[in-house]
Amino acid sequence: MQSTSAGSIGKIDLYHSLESICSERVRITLHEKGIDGWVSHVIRLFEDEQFDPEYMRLNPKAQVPTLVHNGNVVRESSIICDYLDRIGSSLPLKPGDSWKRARMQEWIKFSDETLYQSVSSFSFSSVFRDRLLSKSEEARETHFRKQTDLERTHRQRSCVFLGTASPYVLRAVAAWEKMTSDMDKELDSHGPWLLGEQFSLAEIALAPFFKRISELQYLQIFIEDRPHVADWWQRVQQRPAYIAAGVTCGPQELPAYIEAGRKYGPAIRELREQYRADPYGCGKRYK
Ligand SMILES: N[C@@H](CCC(=O)N[C@@H](CS)C(=O)NCC(=O)O)C(=O)O
Repeated sequence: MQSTSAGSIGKIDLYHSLESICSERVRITLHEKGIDGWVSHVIRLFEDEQFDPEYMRLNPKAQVPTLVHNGNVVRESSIICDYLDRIGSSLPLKPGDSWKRARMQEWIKFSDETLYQSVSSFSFSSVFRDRLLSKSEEARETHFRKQTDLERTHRQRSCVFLGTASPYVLRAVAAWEKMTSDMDKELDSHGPWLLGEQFSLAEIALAPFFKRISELQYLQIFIEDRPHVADWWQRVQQRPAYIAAGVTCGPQELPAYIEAGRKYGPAIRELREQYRADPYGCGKRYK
């Protein structure tokens, strides 16, 4: 692969977290584009470094990632990936065909909105739930008070206090069920990638979400009867850029994810069965 040193396109600073899904998307893109020489600034989310006033001047939402290119700040992981695709010189990650590009943007929008929320709901109703419930009430409330987004805080609270009975978890199950079903049909008709022959930003947007729910032991529930998605996921994980980007919740966290998956996985499987049997009835339960 042709390599672009950050030196030749100017200075790139990436503020990221090693175990954040949104940061992983950006690191995969940097590696796919062969951009090296970027400066890594690790923000430790569990140490609340995202709330440091200096960092919040770059990212007022107190979230990672943030990219600074020659002094210009770029936020939002999918916007950063698109930006890197434009400034990097090696193989494009966006199709030239207008319809395929629109389709790619649909996948990215879906993953930014629905998948992002669903994986957060899965995490906060399982592994983060156990972690937050083991804290004192005061420490827990401090965590929620620091959040910058009311909707997100509401979702997190619901998942922590209700666990898999939270309506957000049922929504997450519905999202994964519908997405993997649609994906399986599309990959069957025109694989090997979502847009056909070209690996694109659509794969990069989705991959870290797949990895996180596979670490939670939930992925199998949705893909065990979907061979085209299972093959696609194997192919994604074999990409050198995916491997180099270090996509994982981290070796120290992994045992807690596996344990939470064992504990909560049966409830997720049960919700999936209920949803498949009666998708509209499931929706009514929460009216
Ligand atoms: N839409 C944003 C979301 C960024 C985001 O939620 N980042 C998470 C990590 S994946 C974060 O910084 N969380 C910090 C916190 O929850 O306090 C993007 O795609 O960049």
